[in-house]
Amino acid sequence: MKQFVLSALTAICFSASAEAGVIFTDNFETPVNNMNWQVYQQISGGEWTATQGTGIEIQTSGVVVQAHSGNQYIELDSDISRGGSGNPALSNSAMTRNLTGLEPGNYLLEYFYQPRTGSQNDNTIGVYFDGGELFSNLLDTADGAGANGWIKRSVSFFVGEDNATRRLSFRAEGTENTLGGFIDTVSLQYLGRSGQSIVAVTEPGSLVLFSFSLAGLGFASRRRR
Ligand SMILES: [Ca+2]
Ligand SMILES: [Ca+2]
Repeated sequence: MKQFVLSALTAICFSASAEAGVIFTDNFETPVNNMNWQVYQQISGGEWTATQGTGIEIQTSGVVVQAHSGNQYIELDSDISRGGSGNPALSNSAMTRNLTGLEPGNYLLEYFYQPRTGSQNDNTIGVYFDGGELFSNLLDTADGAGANGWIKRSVSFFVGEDNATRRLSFRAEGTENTLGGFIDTVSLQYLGRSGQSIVAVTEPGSLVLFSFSLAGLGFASRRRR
């Protein structure tokens, strides 16, 4: 039933605008990691760059968990060995992608998240849009301790100006112990100018309230600024 509602909402958004389309998808399958896990300063042909911490760790499916898609997934609380750089104590890493030429309208970011450990404040993945006053503090504090399997996260946002540039970042947060949240299968869709904005839709259903409260957090932080 939830899947049906999500599909129906998406269909409404797409039918409302002929301009809708996929900005990018990434399953994190390049570069191919043949050592079970490696840390990179750039991945996906340079689309993502490490902008904090020791680097972007790619793990092979089955080393810790099964990949959500393909044969690889990402961990951002990264070990410094096998390609890492910087201070080994600062293992919480960020990967950033530049988004240029964005049209005004509604966007939908989707990705899959899974916690590695059962500890609180250990698996957080923050999601940021820098350079835009609306979403400079968009933060997904998915902790997920105790959860099993991949959790679909969906966050929608609005870009108001023409030809906008944004920096999309995923960032590990919490305890720095080289063990953190996993991400895989990321996509960004443009829903069009007239598409009805989805405030937040996520699976499982218990996380919907969490997402709505996140939206509230964003408003609160903007008021403080
Ligand atoms: Ca993958
Ligand atoms: Ca951690």
